[in-house]
Amino acid sequence: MRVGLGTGTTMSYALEALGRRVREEGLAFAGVATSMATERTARRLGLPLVTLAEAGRLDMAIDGADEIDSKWRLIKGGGGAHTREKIVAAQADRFLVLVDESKVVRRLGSAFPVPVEVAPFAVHPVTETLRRLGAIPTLRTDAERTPVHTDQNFHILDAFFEGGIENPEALGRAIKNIPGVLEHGIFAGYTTDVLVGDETGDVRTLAKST
Ligand code: DER
Repeated sequence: MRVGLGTGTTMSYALEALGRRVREEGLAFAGVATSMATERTARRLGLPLVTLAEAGRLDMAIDGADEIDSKWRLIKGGGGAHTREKIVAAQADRFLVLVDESKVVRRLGSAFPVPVEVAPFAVHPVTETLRRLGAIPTLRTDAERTPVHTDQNFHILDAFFEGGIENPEALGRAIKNIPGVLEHGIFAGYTTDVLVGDETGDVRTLAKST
């Protein structure tokens, strides 16, 4: 299989598990990393990697999420990799989302902001436009208060919507339309499979409402 490999702490467990199966069972697949961090981890674990161009269409992509609602819509990008993650998810026949119970929400955006990857030159106007869309935007910074740089060398605005997001699809379209925005962290229409794990190691699926 050709498999997209997501980014984040949840995915690091999945990568470890895949690495174990490659070593112990000779599991064979070609992985496409969604970030430089995942690429480094995959190489350390001996996971076989190919580029997106080499892979073409993917059989499956696996990734974590910051929030998921009952319609399987997601907020992603807490790890800042949502642009590549969305590109990879869009190339995959199946998109498997791995979460724990804390990520399952009634309304997207209730607790987590929407990460918006933005060209450094456009930070000011995009901030203003996000405000007009009802957001409270914050430029993401590191421990030294320096704006973080993504793998694309862009910045991230975390757009918080008080009370959550009423229409994630419409909001996603509106944000995507702002000049200077590369990609946002609302994923609607990609998820095909969800596994919810808890601290005891039990795993359940999540019913999808229409
Ligand atoms: O940044 C991302 O898109 C991550 O996949 C995020 O959504 C989940 O990260 P976590 O597993 O570290 O909570």
